[in-house]
Amino acid sequence: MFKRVSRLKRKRSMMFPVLLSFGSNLGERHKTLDSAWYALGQTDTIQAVRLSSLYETEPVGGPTGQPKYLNAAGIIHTTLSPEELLVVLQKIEADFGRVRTERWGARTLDIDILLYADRIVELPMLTIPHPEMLHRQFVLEPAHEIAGDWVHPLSRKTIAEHRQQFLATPLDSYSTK
Ligand code: A4P
Ligand code: MG
Repeated sequence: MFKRVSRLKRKRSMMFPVLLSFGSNLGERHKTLDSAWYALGQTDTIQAVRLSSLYETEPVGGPTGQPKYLNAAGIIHTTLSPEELLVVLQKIEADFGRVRTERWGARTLDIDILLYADRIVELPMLTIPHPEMLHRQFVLEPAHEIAGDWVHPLSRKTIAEHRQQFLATPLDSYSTK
């Protein structure tokens, strides 16, 4: 019995590496991203390991006329499960004034879980790896800066390989002829 308890405790305190994506296109974007990163590291269950540079990017999708985004990626270590982590991230988004109105609409802060160790999660409220991560330069560039060697658990390719592939893919051309 004693052994079992101590094994459970050890398991509970294991840290898992997680790759996050950050985006902001409303308000004081730079300050919001810096403060959110700091807030994450202040929790007992999360270690803020490395934040990428900030990248200014054109909005992809969503309503037209949105302001530009600042995007970044961050590596954290956490004892939280993916579902528990999502709750903490949504609380931080709310603390920074995010109000969910329309999908892909402008936002003060968006934090997505890109990768959680090498886990695959398919729940109604949570999909990991993030399904859009490989098709978005605003995600791949910052992720590549800090996690180029991280292997995507579905494709088995690294983020560096995916970025290379993304950059080498020509845009589809559309012709009426
Ligand atoms: N959810 C499912 N999987 C995840 C995950 N891996 N990480 C659920 C985080 N959340 C996840 O997200 C909607 C629901 O997705 C959540 O309730 C959660 O349970 P949301 O953040 O409320 O809404 P959203 O962000 O509008 O939708 P979504 O699909 O997350 O959009 P994205 O993918 O975040 O894209 N252009 C530029 N340049 N830069 C950007 O950062 N971002 C978006 C939003 C569009 N265009 C952009 C950018
Ligand atoms: Mg999101």
